[in-house]
Amino acid sequence: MNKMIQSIPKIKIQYEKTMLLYQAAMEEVLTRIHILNREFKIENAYSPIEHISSRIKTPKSIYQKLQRQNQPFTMENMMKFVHDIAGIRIVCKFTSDIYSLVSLLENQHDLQILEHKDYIKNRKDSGYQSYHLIVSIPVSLTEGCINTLVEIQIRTIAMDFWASIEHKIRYKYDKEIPPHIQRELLECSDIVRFLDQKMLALNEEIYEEEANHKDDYEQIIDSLKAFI
Ligand code: 0O2
Repeated sequence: MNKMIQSIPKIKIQYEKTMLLYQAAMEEVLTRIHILNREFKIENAYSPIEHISSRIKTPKSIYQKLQRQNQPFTMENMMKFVHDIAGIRIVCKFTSDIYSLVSLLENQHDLQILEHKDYIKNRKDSGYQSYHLIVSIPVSLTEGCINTLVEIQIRTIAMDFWASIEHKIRYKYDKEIPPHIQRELLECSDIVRFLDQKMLALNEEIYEEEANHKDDYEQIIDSLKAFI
């Protein structure tokens, strides 16, 4: 048994332990997000999160990211230069939900936000819109507590739809998207922005009306109470 364990290359164990660290950090952040969502739902009677997905970056993808930065594939470089080994994607209904979630995350105890990238206010040249955070969270393993990075991408349903189609197209053309398709994608990104603004305005109008009706209703109850 001991011989078998000794024959497992040290590097493999080191890699698996590193991945365990990222997996644990991701689960920790996911738990916090689920709790925040439930708390928000109790206070505001609706849930800002439509759905959440998460993934650990594949070794191939980590390798490619290091290659793009001219860095050799080592454990140290991986942890230093690849900040999205653990990734969480949160999809919301409205743009306002994204900013509410960001401020809730900012108030989390021992979750440190290291980087904000607002690709909604500053859309990428490709047309990509999303809000990215790099957070650091402590993970306790046998050898101690290690602060580990997790990338959180927050976007609306419409932004997510655009990103997933664009990702497929980019993959199909091996990153060299023909100019006319790039223009079409930019046009779609404008439509996404317009749709998100329209839906938010519509939602606000409906809720304002509902709140006014509630006021009317409360007034009726109050005047009825005067007769009792
Ligand atoms: P995957 O498969 O999602 O992991 P980079 O630009 O990647 O060298 P950085 O700082 O990590 O450097 O980039 P950024 O822009 O903060 O976030 C990178 C991630 O955002 C990407 O991860 C994508 O998930 C997403 N993203 C960024 N730009 C675009 C875009 O134009 N289109 C789409 N569809 N997604 C985008 P990876 O590692 O590229 O891939």
